Amino acid sequence: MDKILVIGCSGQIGSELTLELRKLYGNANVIATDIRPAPQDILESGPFEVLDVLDISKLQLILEHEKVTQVYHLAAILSGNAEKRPLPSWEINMRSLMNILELSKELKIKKVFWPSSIAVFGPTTPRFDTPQYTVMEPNTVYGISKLAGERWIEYYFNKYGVDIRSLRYPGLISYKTEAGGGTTDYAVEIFYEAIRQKRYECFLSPESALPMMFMPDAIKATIDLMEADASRLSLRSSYNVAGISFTPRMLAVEIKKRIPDFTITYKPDFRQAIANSWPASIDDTVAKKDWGLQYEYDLPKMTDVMLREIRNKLG
Ligand code: NAD
Ligand code: AKB
Repeated sequence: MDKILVIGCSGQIGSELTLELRKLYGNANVIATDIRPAPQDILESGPFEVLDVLDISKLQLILEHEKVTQVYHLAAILSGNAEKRPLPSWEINMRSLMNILELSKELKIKKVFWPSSIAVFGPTTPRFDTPQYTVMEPNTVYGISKLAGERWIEYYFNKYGVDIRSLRYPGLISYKTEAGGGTTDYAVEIFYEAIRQKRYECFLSPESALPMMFMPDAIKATIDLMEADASRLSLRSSYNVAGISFTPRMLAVEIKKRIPDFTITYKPDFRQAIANSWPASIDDTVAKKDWGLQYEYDLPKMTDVMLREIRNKLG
């Protein structure tokens, strides 16, 4: 029986992925950890421990004591926050990954998941239908850490056989937990403000197209990749994932169809430069071919669910 460790269970992805993994592997077999408290449903449904992933001794203790076979390493500082504190963010993003890689090698952990991001691309990358293999010159601390991470995970696979798998997530959209300080966060905030105040001031300009993905599709893609037979994986860096590409203006139009008096204004801040350096759309044919990446949600379907669920949440 697999025993799974989730690091960063209280974040936007972890708060949902942990519960999905518990459904699949059994509540007691998925140990949730984070440096901050976990959501109530995670605390109530299975084991939780406070863990700073930089504390390699405690990490090793948990891995050995719990006989962990799979690790999902989700702890990181995202693009917007990382630009505010470059060196501490580099330290967290890189040292955490190196801790996991070293321990996975030594303790022969069966499988590891570590997410990369569209932030690995930069201003010299082709912006539309960005290919799997292309120019990669990221100019953000976060993007540089993700690109370095991709190189390291491939290295640990080739050199030591560590079976670590990765997706280049686009911006993730969800209603359970707030987004964690990224450039794509506007696409989550806008739904809360549309319901609370019927207006939103967007920190990106109206035509800033970015690839995004609704959380259920991201969770499914993550689990599908982790369950895929290793022989099907033709690459060991990180898979492009396209999701749905749209601009703030397009999202606002979609919300306005459902909340007619909703208004949006635009006041770009430092995150505009980050968005400008990222792809507008992604080519994910390699992921589709290798392990059958699929999506269920387009922009209208996602908007319906986001508005319904956030209305329920806010009462
Ligand atoms: P998040 O910020 O919402 O959650 C990260 C979690 O990690 C937080 O709960 C935080 O408390 C925890 N954490 C931070 N430092 C820690 C430490 N030292 N030890 C233990 N835990 C620590 O982020 P997220 O959106 O859930 O992202 C998860 C992963 O997915 C990250 O690697 C991120 O780069 C990647 N990713 C996310 C998106 C997105 O749109 N959410 C897109 C691309 C890639
Ligand atoms: C961010 O905006 O930093 C994240 C990401 C795309 O990696 N959502």
